[in-house]
Amino acid sequence: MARMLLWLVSLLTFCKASDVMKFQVFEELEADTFVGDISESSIVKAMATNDNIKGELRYEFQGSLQTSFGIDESTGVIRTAAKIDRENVSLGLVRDTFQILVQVSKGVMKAAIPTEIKILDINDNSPIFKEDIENISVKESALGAELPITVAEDSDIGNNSVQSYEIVDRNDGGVFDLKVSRPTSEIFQVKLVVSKRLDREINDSYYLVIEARDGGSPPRVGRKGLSITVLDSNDHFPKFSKDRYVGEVRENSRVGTFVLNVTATDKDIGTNGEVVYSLQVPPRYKDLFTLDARTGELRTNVHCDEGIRILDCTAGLDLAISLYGLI
Ligand SMILES: [Ca+2]
Ligand SMILES: [Ca+2]
Ligand SMILES: [Ca+2]
Ligand SMILES: [Ca+2]
Repeated sequence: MARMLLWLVSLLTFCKASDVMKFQVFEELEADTFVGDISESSIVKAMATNDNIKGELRYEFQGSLQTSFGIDESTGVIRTAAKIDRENVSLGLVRDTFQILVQVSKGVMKAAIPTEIKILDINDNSPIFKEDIENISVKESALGAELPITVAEDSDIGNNSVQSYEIVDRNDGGVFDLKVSRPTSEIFQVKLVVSKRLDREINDSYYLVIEARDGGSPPRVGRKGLSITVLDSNDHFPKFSKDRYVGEVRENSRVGTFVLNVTATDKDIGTNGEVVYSLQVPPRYKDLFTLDARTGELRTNVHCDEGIRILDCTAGLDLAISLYGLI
């Protein structure tokens, strides 16, 4: 009896890290796929050849219920009990590895064999973008801007996860480029770069398709659209419809008599495209006329006792017209 106990103690002492049985099996294989053979353990071999203890070797999993694997209780062969999906987090995998204790018994002699089963990845997932279309806005003046793009996710690991990004369909004539950086092997940063000058007044939107590609063979890909809206910058001056406006007003006209209407347009939009009119006149003509800031209507501001003729009303600085001459 003492001898047997000594045996047991020795066996348990042997079960250190180096005695861990390590197996590996690819994910997604059919149930009943061979994983490993516990009888190959040096401890089990020692038990098997110990003639002091009679009995057959018996194997069983110890501890928590194991639904992914089964062990043959007489041979110690472990097989998959179901198709294993490495990416199924509900399996509770820790770093893709199952830690299992296999209890081996022979008569009264027992040993627990720590066993590790690693699930190897296959490329069974494609890169996925969360959105089919990502909306991006960029100012037309933003030449050289780098706009972050939401990257794709791929549940696989290593080379089976995303390895590259590129623009695969575009209507921009090469205005945009992708800048891809990889601070770590796991992290991608993708930026849309404005590499040519934008002009909202010519093209106010673009549509590109980008593709994320993994490193599998063959590779799997994921795509999404980038819908780019070009925002306005105030890069246009108001432009008068004529270089010169001529108007006449009769003498004795009452104050407020309509003389002429100036109009200017601005290709920008919003407040950038709003035109406000103002008069810049020589001091001696000051207060003779008023100009409506919004409508551009020029009217008399005094009672004219002799004919006033505006000879020249010329587009001046940004929001102004200038008056020259008075008869
Ligand atoms: Ca899988
Ligand atoms: Ca996989
Ligand atoms: Ca993949
Ligand atoms: Ca503009």
